[in-house]
Amino acid sequence: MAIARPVRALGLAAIVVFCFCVYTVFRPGIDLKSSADFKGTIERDPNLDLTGEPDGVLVRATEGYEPGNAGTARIPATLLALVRNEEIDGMLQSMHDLERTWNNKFNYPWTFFNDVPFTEEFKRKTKAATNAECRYEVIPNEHWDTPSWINNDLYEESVKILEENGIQYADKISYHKMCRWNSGLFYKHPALKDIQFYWRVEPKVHFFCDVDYDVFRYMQDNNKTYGFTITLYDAPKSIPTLWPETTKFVSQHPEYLHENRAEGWVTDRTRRPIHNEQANGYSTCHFWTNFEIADMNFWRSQAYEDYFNHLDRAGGFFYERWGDAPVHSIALGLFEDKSKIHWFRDIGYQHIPFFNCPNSPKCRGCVTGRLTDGEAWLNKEDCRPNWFKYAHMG
Ligand SMILES: Nc1nc2c(ncn2[C@@H]2O[C@H](COP(=O)(O)OP(=O)(O)OP(=O)(O)O)[C@@H](O)[C@H]2O)c(=O)[nH]1
Ligand SMILES: [Mg+2]
Repeated sequence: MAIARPVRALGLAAIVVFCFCVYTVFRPGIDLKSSADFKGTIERDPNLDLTGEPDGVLVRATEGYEPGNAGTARIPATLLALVRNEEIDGMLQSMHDLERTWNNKFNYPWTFFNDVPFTEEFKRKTKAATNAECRYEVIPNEHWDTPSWINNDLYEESVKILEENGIQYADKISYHKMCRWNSGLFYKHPALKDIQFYWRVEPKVHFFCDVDYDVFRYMQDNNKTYGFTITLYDAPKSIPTLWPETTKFVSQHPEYLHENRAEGWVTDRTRRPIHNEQANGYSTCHFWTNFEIADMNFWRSQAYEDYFNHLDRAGGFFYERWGDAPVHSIALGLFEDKSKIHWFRDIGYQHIPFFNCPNSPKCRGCVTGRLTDGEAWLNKEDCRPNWFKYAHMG
């Protein structure tokens, strides 16, 4: 007996829907069990959704982006790298990726910072990697040296404790100086006096996706302060008194709290309760600052200036290992309007061992939706679900 065509079509549709449901339920996922220090689930990565360009005003590289003075469409912004001479190969790798995917269209200048002068070799090779202007700046001693109020004996004792707690780089004084400089000093360098926006680039990072609009204009025209790609949990034992110092500061300056702040993201204790406990009230969620596209006017504001000075005097950049990532993130989470913080989901990025890899035909060289190519447990370090929850996005 022949089956009517509509019935066959219906049957076929039912089979397709059934197969889709089976796939959705049983597709290979990241198997992370709930445990004392992880109460979350690994949600479906939003990078699996097809990603296009952000909404809002976008400026294309039609004209006015030639290198040098002819580039009248550029706004006061720079690519910014703190880097050592011996990291030249890693820096060139990062430059090649960013020039290929973005800056060859816009020719924003590169500004390189170092605590010692750059070598001729560094200058020659980096200049050859871009058509844009390159600037080479030495950091003044008063921005780099350990401040006078840090007690060396106490620092050395503190390093021992940090090392007992497994805190990486605790014994490297240059690492502490780097974190302090990135937290509250880089934007005070005279070479950045007339610059408002920067894109921070580290050696040995990767960029995977073509970006066809001026990201600095995106920030300016859409009223954004800060852009990130990845947000993670921090090692709580590197920052035990950062949150207590922050609450002290806030109680002295409640006027700096923004009424539309992402405080829940900063103080969440549901997903990683032990992190919150060991960090004395801070979720440890932070924007991963090796990538940041930001408006320096936020760091130059009175609120941030006072906050940084308070933290600097408290000594935790040396007696603990406060990173610029938690310091920037707490400040943004408390003193900025969360709607001014933008997830650049369309910028494919990697700093070992984490990725931001969108689902887009503009991307090549990374695996869509894969956060890490390291051990599976690293997926617990992903704090994006909390950002989406508290910033009401995603
Ligand atoms: N000039 C200079 N640059 C530094 C110094 N310490 C760190 N940097 C730079 O600061 C950035 C961050 O340092 P990293 O050592 O990569 O720190 P990290 O990203 O936390 O550590 P990794 O996960 O090992 O990459 C990099 O761009 C380094 O090149 C320093 O003493 N002098
Ligand atoms: Mg690094």
